[in-house]
Formats: sequence, structure tokens, C-alpha cells
Amino acid sequence: MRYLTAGESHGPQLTTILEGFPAQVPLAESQVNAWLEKRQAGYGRGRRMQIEKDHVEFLSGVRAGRTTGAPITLKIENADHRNWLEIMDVARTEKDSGGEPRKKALTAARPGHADLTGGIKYRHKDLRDVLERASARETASRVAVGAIALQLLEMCGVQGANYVDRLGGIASAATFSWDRLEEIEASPVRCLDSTAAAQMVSRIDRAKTDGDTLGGVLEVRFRGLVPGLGSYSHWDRKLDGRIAGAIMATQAVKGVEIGRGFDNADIAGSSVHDAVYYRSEASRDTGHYERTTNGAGGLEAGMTNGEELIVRVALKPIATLMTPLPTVDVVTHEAADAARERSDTTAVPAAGVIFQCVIATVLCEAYLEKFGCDTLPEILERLEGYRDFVKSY
Ligand code: EPS
Repeated sequence: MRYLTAGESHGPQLTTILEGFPAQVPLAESQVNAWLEKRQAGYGRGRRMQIEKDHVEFLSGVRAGRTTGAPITLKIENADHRNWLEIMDVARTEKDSGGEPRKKALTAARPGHADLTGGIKYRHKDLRDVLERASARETASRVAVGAIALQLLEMCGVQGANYVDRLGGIASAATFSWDRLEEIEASPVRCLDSTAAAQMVSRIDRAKTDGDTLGGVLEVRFRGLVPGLGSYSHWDRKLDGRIAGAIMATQAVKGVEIGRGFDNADIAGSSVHDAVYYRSEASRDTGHYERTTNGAGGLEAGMTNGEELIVRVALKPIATLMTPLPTVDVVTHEAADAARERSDTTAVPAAGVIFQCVIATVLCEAYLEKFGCDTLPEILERLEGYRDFVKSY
């Protein structure tokens, strides 16, 4: 399975082609739309979220409410495009030929954004040519693909969750539980600790007043994964590397941790590794084998081990600051205040939704590698056979 995304933040639409997804998977646009809606939510988002009401249109690969096995083309329109027709026009105009900057040209590169290096790399002086594609709007495409992946995972008995652990330096003291998914959805910042959530909301308000932005730490979990997805046998098949790579390739991510990741570096091996016990009753995921701890976060040697997958992600604050940092104008080479562009104060709550979808896509690929990729019934049949084998091992 593979996919390509295309489209600018203020262009007519985002287009995605997902290829290699199996046939016979029940799929409705409304299932993808539910995830697109979650991606737009969360306290701290900006005005763009009021303009857009993201929804997907399947242009190929889906018929009569199920996938056909053909490439799935996903279209998400940018409602805001109508306000950017002249700015985003694909044709060269008289003004362009005369060297006059287009409306909304951006030349004061924003520190932390793609602007300056992207401009050097692709020889742009209007840095809008860079930011339009570097924008996190592209994550709508990845969420749409992830929503489809989640549908297959659900058929395979896999469930996911995402929530905020830290935002703007405020830490949640809550313990995650699968019984509390509704509370996450009800929280304006997707945080299970209501006291911390209230503090996060005021912290966001303060940052907004200051013209500043905030980052945070997200946690994503999956349960119901069979052991043996991914492989220890070669570096590019290791699932931890593939998950970390996909997460790091998402806008604003600066760190990924699996299980107790960084904390494990400071303690002895005897306190790090999860002891294995044999129990008489077999579980669906790990057979007769049981670990009573999960410091590994569900991954050992590049493979799922049947325990819960736990991934933590550090997101930097968004690079567009309304109280801007010093920078340089790439046309005049004079000192300037970094460009101000409509943006969010924080996208941390939405980021968890995005990461759950990004990881789901990698997990879906791993299921297809292990259980085949033509049709859902074949996958489910092989999965059941494998589950029986795990129980007998
Ligand atoms: C975003 C769309 C963007 C920003 C934000 C996220 O829309 P606009 O630029 O029109 O306001 O709100 O993008 C960034 C913060 C960024 O740095 O690119 C979205 O759909 O997620």
C-alpha cells in the first residue's frame, strides 16, 4: 500500500491517491469525514477552521459502499480557495512578468518554518511558493488516508486512541484508560485531567494575547495488535523505525518516543525489560505469554509483541508568531520582523488525531504485508488462522 498527496493550502483542493488498499472493505465518505472533523477541532485553532468544513469525496476505488481494490482518489476541497483566486492563479499575469510582487507575497522568512531554506532550495523569492505546500493543511490528506486504514484495522480487531499529555508546559496527571475515550472527545484539549485541561485553556488564551504559540506532547495507543507485525530481519522492515519515520515526517514534530523511551536510558536493564510469564489461559493477542509491564510500548526488535502500542510525540510550537521574531527579508536583505500569516495558537489537540491516523496507516501496511492485500475476507481468514497459531505456540 502506498499513497501520494498533492495540493496547496489555498489551492482549489487536496488530492490523495491511495493504491494497494484491499477490496471488499466497507467504506463510506462519512467515516473519513468524522476524522476530518476531529482534525479541525481543539482549543487554540485559528480562523481557517471556521472557513473550512472539510469533507472528502471518493473519485475512484469505492463503489456501492465498499472498496474495489482499484486506487482510491480522495478529494478534499479548500473552501477558502475562492478568497485566493488571484493569489493562487496558475497563469502568469502581466504583473508577474513586470516583476511586481503578487498580492500576499511573503518575503520576511519566518524562523522555524520552511520559508528560508525552501526558498533557497527551490529558488523562490516569494516564499508563498514554499509555505503553501509546507503548510500543515496537508495533514488533512494524511488523516483521510489514516481514516481508511483505521477502518481496516477495526475489522482486524484493532482499536486506537490519542490524547494530550502536555501542552505549553502544563502536564496531565491523569492515567489513560480505554474506558475514558468519551472524556477525551469531550475535552476541548483532548486531555483526561480536567484541572490540567482548564490550565491549558488559559495558557492558550495567554499565548494568544501575547502573539505567541505553544507545543506539547501527545500520546497515541493501539490495542488488539497481533504479535509479529514488522520484522527484526532488516532495518527498513522494522516497525518502530517505520512508525517513528512517519511521525517525524509530519509537520512540527521534533521527537518520538516508543514506550518508556528516554526514561529507560537512565535505569538498569533489569528494571527496563518486561518479564515474560506463561499462563494457563491464552489471550487473543499474546497467546499463553504474558508481560505484566509494558516499558517496551508494544514493540520489541522492530515487531509488535502483542502488548499495547504506546507512542509519544513532541510537537514544537507553530512557527508563525503574531509577535514576530527578527528575521531577514529575502528580497531587500534588510532586517525585518518575520511575516505574520493567519495561523493557530496551538494545534496540539488536533495533532493527536493526525498522529493516530499516521500510525494507523503504517500499521495497516504491516497487516497487509503479513496477511495479504487483495481482499478483506482473505485477510480476516488468515488473521484468524494466525491467532489460533499464536494461542498454540
Ligand atoms: C491549517 C491550515 C492553515 C493554518 C495552519 C493549519 O490555514 P491558513 O494558513 O489559511 O490559516 O491554519 O497551518 C499552519 C499553522 C502552518 O504553519 O502551516 C490546517 O488545515 O491544519
